[in-house]
Amino acid sequence: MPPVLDTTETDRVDLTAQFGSTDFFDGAATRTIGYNQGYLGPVIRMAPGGLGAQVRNALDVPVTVHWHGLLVPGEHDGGPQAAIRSGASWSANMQIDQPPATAFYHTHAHGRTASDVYAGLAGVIHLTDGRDDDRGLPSAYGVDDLTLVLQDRRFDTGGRMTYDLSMMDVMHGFVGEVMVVNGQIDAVAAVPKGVTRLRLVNGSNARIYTLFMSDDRPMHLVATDGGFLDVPIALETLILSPGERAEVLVDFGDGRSVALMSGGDPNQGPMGMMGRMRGVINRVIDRSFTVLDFAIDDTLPVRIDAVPDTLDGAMPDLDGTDVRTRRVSLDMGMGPGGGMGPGMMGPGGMMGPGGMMGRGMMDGEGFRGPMMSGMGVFGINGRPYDMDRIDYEVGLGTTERWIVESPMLAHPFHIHGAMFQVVREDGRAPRPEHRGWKDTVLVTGETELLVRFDRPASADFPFMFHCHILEHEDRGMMGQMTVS
Ligand SMILES: [Cu+2]
Repeated sequence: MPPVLDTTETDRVDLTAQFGSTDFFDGAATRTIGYNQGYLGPVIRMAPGGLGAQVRNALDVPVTVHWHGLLVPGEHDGGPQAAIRSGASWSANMQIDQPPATAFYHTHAHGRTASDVYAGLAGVIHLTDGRDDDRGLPSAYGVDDLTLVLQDRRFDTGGRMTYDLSMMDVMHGFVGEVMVVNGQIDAVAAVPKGVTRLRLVNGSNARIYTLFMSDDRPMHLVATDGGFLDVPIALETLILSPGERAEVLVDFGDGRSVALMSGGDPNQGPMGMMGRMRGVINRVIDRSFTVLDFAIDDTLPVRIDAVPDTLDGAMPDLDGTDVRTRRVSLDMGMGPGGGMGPGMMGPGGMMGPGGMMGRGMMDGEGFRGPMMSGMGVFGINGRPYDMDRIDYEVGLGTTERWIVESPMLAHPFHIHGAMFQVVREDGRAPRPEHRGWKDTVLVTGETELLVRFDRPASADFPFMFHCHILEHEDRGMMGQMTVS
């Protein structure tokens, strides 16, 4: 488990973005970066109330700390406008006022978020009210309450972590070949012979996990991005896209050693998601792999032996009548004026056989809308991110209906400074894991959200909304808004 930085007594958090050296494989050092350590950062434990944050940048590139999942005003949100120069510091005086949740923090310096998160600039937040025992939830850190940052990485033959982007990596999102959990390869989690809580954080740049237990025992979903559900939901599979968090309970009471597995990434492979993703996005058995092995440790205390029947989370129930509607299209450029290099048109490129427009691509619903109009590179509604342009002006205290479209591939869509309710997905009721409050959701076609805007953001420090495939975000699949 990562070290814990407990702010519940001090009400302050000090972070330094720093260089490190990490031996993912024995004897093969990779230069990495992290917050307060060489790779990733501590688990920051915080409680509602005032929290002062001080962030120092000891790197030679600009960084930020974006509190992904914390509802704080734009000036404290750590978006691209809050970039901290090398050697400089940034402070935020926040009021945390939201239900308990597992959140995420990471750098958000525009154009280099992908490379720097990949190199290690990310960590997990536990927002707690200290009442998990009353809820009957496991809460012993590292014993029956495990925090798991899921990442996939590539390594060269010498065992050093690499990040060399091909055009296909940019298009489909960069996926690795080696599973890394909390910065460790071949990790094994020791668990008590009882109910264990897994706080799953997808900290990968692009990989979409379809998680399941190796013997198909249920994972009982108790919390989504925004916090607890009203009742646990038993899931056989759980899709977790980059930036999403899910807390599940797994009962190891039978004492058997099992593993957390994942199906293949639906965005990868010759046809990307098309055909497979739009109707059935369930397990892709042929490409499944182990995420994490569990080993029962009889010496660990069994504190919880049953999944609670109820929780006390408030489910979203937003009023969608008479609200403003926006259509948000997550666009990938192709065609004339698309800014793609000539390589995109050749064999294996976007337009060639086996490329994204290859045979089969048109078998399903095919392209529609702006995809065919030959517009620019990665963008939203046809426009790449522009730090000097405010895309939306949203009223503070309002609810809006956002209809988010992914004309191709599946994109995890994240909104800063707000939580939302997933209302419809591809014309159907939302997936079970999307029923709670969310700040990030995988959009596979058309997803309708009701978004609640209760935190302000000025034009100087607007809130971002973007694809959380970091290679897409860095290349412009992002917009920004004021809330006032
Ligand atoms: Cu994307």
